[in-house]
Amino acid sequence: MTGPVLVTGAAGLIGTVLRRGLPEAGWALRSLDVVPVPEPRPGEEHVVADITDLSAMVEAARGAGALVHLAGIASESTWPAIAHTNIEGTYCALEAARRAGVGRVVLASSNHATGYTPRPDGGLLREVDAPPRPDTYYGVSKVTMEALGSLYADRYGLDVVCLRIGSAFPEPTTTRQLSTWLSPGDTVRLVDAALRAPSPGFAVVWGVSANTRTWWDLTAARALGYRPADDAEVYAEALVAAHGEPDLADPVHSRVGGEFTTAAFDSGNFDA
Ligand code: 15L
Repeated sequence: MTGPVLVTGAAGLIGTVLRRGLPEAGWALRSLDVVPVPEPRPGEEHVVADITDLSAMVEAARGAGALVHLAGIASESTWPAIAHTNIEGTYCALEAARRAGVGRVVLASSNHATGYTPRPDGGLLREVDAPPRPDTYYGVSKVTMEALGSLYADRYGLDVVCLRIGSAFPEPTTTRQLSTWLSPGDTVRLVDAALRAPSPGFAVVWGVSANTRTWWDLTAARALGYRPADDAEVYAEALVAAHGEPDLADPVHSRVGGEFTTAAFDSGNFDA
């Protein structure tokens, strides 16, 4: 692969993690956001553009070796906001990649694409056993992201890897996240694997750390080359002391999307 990796949403939470970690893994970066990225590193290219501006996105994608699409609203919002930023934005990212000849796209999907999927009675949940079952309009935008990725892989031959990210935060802060945490270090390892995997075609994989309590099967992610190194269990004692042992009958723990499946996450409770 020649050319830098174009990262959209580079000023966000995950973007900031990748801006530090991907160069350490050997990748040159072109960081794109709707606001200037703070403190560009030496050698880091930076672009200010709106992901829903297709011509700006095509310009930004020219000469890139791959595209990592993170930009978007990261939780529930109104339908117009989700439809514009997340759905139109993902179309523009993929279409820009196609027009600019970028052969590989890594998409930041989410567990909320399949949020209403129940926890299996036993064993681990594979992606193939968790088809689209969105828990929010945000989840619908991630289902659409995966569908657009599939289309661009089949119709135009792009390699498209969709990462169904769990909870990508500096550390877990709830007992659900003892299962769903994706550590900053593993975020870099997962994206690095998605960029390096030889000819992945179209792939959908969970994005979580090697958490003792995880119930999402990492076999497919490992097949891409992902080797998670972190485990949320080191935070378990403190979190369980503060919040109690998880009640596995509670939807927060019995469904993939956790609290996003509860009434509190009705779109009517959110402003754009
Ligand atoms: C997501 O997709 C969100 O972007 C993030 O804010 C968390 O809510 C995360 O999922 C999660 O499920 O913990």
